[in-house]
Amino acid sequence: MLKWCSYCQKFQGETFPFEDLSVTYGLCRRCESEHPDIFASDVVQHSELLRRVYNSLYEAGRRNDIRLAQQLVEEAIAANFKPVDILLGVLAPLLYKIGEQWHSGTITVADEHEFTAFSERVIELIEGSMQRGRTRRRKGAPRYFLMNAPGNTHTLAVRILALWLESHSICSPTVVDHLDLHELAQQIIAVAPKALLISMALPQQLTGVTAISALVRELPGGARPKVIVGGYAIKSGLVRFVPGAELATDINLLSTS
Ligand code: B12
Ligand SMILES: [Zn+2]
Repeated sequence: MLKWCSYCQKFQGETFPFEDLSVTYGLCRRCESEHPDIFASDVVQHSELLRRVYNSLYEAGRRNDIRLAQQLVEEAIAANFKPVDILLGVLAPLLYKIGEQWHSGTITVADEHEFTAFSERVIELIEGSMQRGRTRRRKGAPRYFLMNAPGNTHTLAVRILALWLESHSICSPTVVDHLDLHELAQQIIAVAPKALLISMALPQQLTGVTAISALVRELPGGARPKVIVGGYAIKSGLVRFVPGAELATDINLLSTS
């Protein structure tokens, strides 16, 4: 589940069960001590805004109304939302909802594709607002290497993750599409990342990910990054083991690993 502070609009991160991307509202510790009465009218007003942004962005997506999306993003940022939190805490759960609707036949494949295209544009909007408030990369910040699992055409997740990493000044990740293994080894050696992050959406992508993990183990000692695999296949528990790699159900683990 996704936890939001409904007062300061800070996205609190993910919480168990990770495969359930519904949203839970509450107050963060700081707001709780500052606002002991959760039924006070200003507290209620703030949580209504968060719900409205979520519901309205869904409606905007279904109507492909990018102007409404832009308005909502601006309104949310003015109300203290961190731009990247809109992607993780609002857009990602909406995509999960769309996936469920597609799976159960409530919407068509064309509807799903349309919502995906809309999501790309929302990511661009957020990217734009992040560029305006861009801070310089922390000196000595670890560099991660971010890539999709071979054959994974779910590209929204890596775009969102790249922005999240950037917002945490963790690194300037190199987003790579499907390289051949020899080329990939050369790139890893050149970038010397602390970790190689792989996004895997489907269990069928396990063979490709295992091959990359094996490739990393063959690299010379000093050039051997940790391999961390995440994505829908991991979050949903469809894949529970990847030889030589760590699995991450929660991206917040990255800021400390
Ligand atoms: C949009 C979408 C598509 C689009 C993708 C377009 C694009 N440009 O990205 C298209 C139409 C191409 C597509 C295709 C397919 N899809 Co699809 N798709 C989705 C959908 C609706 C949203 C995906 C998404 O972007 N989610 C939002 C992101 C942000 O969430 P996320 O990927 O989980 O990533 C988050 C975390 O997991 C984490 N994370 C991700 N990667 C990593 C990596 C690391 C290291 C870490 C730490 C964290 C991390 O961070 C992210 C932010 O929180 C999902 C529904 C769902 N539940 O996800 C289905 C879904 C993933 N697709 C599914 C399927 C079946 C397919 C197809 C096989 C359909 C088909 N028959 O053609 C193909 C396969 C394509 C392929 N080879 O990869 C199924 C998978 C089910 C399963 N059991 O495996 C899902 C779950 C839909 C469903 N409910 O059935 N899909
Ligand atoms: Zn708060």
